[in-house]
Amino acid sequence: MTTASFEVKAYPEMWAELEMDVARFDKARQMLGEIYGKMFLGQSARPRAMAYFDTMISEIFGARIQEMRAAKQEGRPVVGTFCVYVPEEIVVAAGGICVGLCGGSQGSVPDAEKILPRNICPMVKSAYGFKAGRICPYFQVVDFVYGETTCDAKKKTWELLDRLVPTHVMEIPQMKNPRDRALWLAEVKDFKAKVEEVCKKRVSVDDLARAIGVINAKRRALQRLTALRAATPAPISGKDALLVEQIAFYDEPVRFAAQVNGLCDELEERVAAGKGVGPAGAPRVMVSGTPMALPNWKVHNLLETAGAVVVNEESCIGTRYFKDLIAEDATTLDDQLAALTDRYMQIDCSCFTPNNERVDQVLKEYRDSGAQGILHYSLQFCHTYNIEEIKIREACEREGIPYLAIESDYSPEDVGQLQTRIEAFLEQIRE
Ligand code: BJ8
Repeated sequence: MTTASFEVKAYPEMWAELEMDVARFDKARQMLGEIYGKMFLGQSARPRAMAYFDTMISEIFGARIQEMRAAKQEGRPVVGTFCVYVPEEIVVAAGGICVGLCGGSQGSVPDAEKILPRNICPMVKSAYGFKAGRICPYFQVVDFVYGETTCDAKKKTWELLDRLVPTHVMEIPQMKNPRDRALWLAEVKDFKAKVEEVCKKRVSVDDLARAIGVINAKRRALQRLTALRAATPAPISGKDALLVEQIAFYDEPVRFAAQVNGLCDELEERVAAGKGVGPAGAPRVMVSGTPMALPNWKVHNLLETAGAVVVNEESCIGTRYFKDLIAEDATTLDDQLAALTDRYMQIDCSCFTPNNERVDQVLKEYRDSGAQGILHYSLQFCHTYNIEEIKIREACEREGIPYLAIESDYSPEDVGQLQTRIEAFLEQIRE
């Protein structure tokens, strides 16, 4: 596929069946194809195995939706989620499909702003706007969505989203004391009961063991990809790695893990041959902070266009999603759910207080990735990440790590200003 020939395929009949605003959505489809072609296919020295992920984008509104509709016909429900605290293993164990619905597009924000306040997180507005404007086939295909009480913008939006699509909410504790773990375990059990009710299937020990194995394998493949990016020169661009991490939230997990492992095989050969991407001596940058949902490639594109290579994403669309695995040796449902809860409690989102383990994790990933600077990325109006940024900055000052913090949304308005700040940051690394 070349930049000129790439397109996101159109499926207008299926979209009409899904009660979408087809005419409007088709324009968004064309724009996505153009942006993707320019940003991704023009990169030099791309790994061959990225062809699969290009196809996943080309078919993002088609083949994958068809697969989900076929699953629904077999009685396997599709569950939408917005946060890595919602345990997808339970959906998979019940035979369902889990899909991440976080919004990363400016295109759906005006739909949300007709109802929601303007001064809330763009990720929440984008997701809500996709449903309100009927311009996302994933939102149209889900049987129900499962939100959570991580941040105020999300938890209050779920009350309104419930008017448009059945929306259930998990209470996420805000601290990590024993009584918080007890609450979390109870929430996990409620989630399982809800999924079983909709799937009309009781999850057995074997079902859950198989699902834990499947999702652990997906997370292991992503861990392998992250480890390979530590090589100098980096064998894959940050944009491509971020794309793989984004696709992890909607692809079929077994197929996805096989493709990521295939990509890693190729990257291992590159590392052995000393072959990489980006200009020789490119500054290596780690990005840390709020998740970048599809198609939010703004910061990676700015960094890599300015000559850097991004080598790590400390984010939920990044290492926070896959750094921890679930122990696979439990033999009863109670023990499996306890192991699952323990794994999920390790996620170090800024919605927890205190959350000092994230500061340690950022420093660890900085060292492990061979990065030379950290760019902290916070979505506009995300108070928890914006405030926790202070501790990350202090840690970087202590350790002498070149550091830049930015706060941004999905609009192109701040691109010029960000470009200037990013170029100055890269100069600081080069000195
Ligand atoms: S575990 S990061 S996926 S909550 S960026 S919507 S917090 S105002 S996304 Fe998140 Fe789960 Fe935490 Fe990860 Fe609110 Fe902040 Fe927006 Fe956020």
